[in-house]
Amino acid sequence: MNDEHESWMNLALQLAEQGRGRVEPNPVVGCVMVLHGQRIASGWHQVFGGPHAEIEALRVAGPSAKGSTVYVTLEPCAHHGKTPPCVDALIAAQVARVVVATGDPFPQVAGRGFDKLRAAGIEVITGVAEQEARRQNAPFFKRVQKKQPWVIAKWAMSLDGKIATAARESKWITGQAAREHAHQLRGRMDAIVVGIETALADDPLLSARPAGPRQAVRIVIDSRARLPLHSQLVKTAATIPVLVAVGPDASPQSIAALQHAGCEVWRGDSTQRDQRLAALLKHLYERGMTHVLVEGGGQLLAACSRLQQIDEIWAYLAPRLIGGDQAPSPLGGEGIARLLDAPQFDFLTPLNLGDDLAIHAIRREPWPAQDSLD
Ligand code: AOF
Ligand code: ZN
Repeated sequence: MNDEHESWMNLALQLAEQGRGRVEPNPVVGCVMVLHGQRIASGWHQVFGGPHAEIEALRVAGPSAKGSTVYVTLEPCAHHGKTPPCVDALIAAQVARVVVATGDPFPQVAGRGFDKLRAAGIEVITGVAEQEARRQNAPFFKRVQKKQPWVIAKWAMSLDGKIATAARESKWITGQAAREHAHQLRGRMDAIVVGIETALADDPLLSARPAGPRQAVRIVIDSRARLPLHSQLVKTAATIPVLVAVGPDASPQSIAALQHAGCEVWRGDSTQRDQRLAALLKHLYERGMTHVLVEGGGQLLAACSRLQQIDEIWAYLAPRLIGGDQAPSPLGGEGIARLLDAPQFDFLTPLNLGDDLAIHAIRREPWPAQDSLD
């Protein structure tokens, strides 16, 4: 692989990341334009409904776009969406070459962007930093290809893998910097989900502090609608949305009381807990959500894992030991019996956050089938 291509594409990938939390359900996309070995312009898709990355870069480049090489992290679009096709703008600007990391599986684009550029006599190179680009937009790809949101599991634990002491004390295992990082994560999510036991034990607010670019819906998985009306979640439901996901046995009175207090109630009809959770995720997809953060507790995370729905993990690791057979770990339930059945993840680069570590992992490929992306 050409090192120069790779390094310009890495810059485009970094720029793209700035759109996270602002552009969804669109993909994050970055673009760098190079002429005679120098960067002449760059841009990224900044906000949903706004100009695409290529258009942002072309605007900066002006007439010097002619004859340049354009690095873009996703196949340029060929369709009229909220904005006109990027391929038309690239052709009009008479760029010489377009280097792309990965194809766009969006049905109206898929391959047509490449075809149109080539038909106009523009050289097209694909597959530069493809793995990184597919990883970066895996949440978008999952939405388009599987019609499901991307699920991120988050927890804080001791070095021996405990999320609380046997006496259920959990505030705080990690330090300030790790907690700030988790708040930044919350600020880019579409939904933040906890189980009712966690809601009862911790009385969490589940908001991003300070607020990020996106306001997540706070969701409690609460089969019997037990969320107390005096909980912090319910008390703040008028300002930050709360959705209570109940089951078929929840009492109409409890549901009505939560609704009266400003919560939205979503009712799953299945008598099986895991099936209700799967249906809820489907519902979140249908509401246009991309990133769903599951913060626990152990029963909920175990259910997500059983459904093979944990796509990414942020595990904050504190350098302390808790111990105890009764002290909980991130995933509860029965667990798996055979290692062969363990879902497999890849580590991304860990972060040092004060005294703690943030371990970042993503489900091992293939996420969506490779052939459907070509
Ligand atoms: C690009 N460059 O920067 C992005 C692309 O609704 P629209 O018009 O904004 O189009 C959204 C679709 O366009 C999205 O689903 C994806 O296929 C593509 N996104 N394409 O050439 C970009 N953000
Ligand atoms: Zn476009």
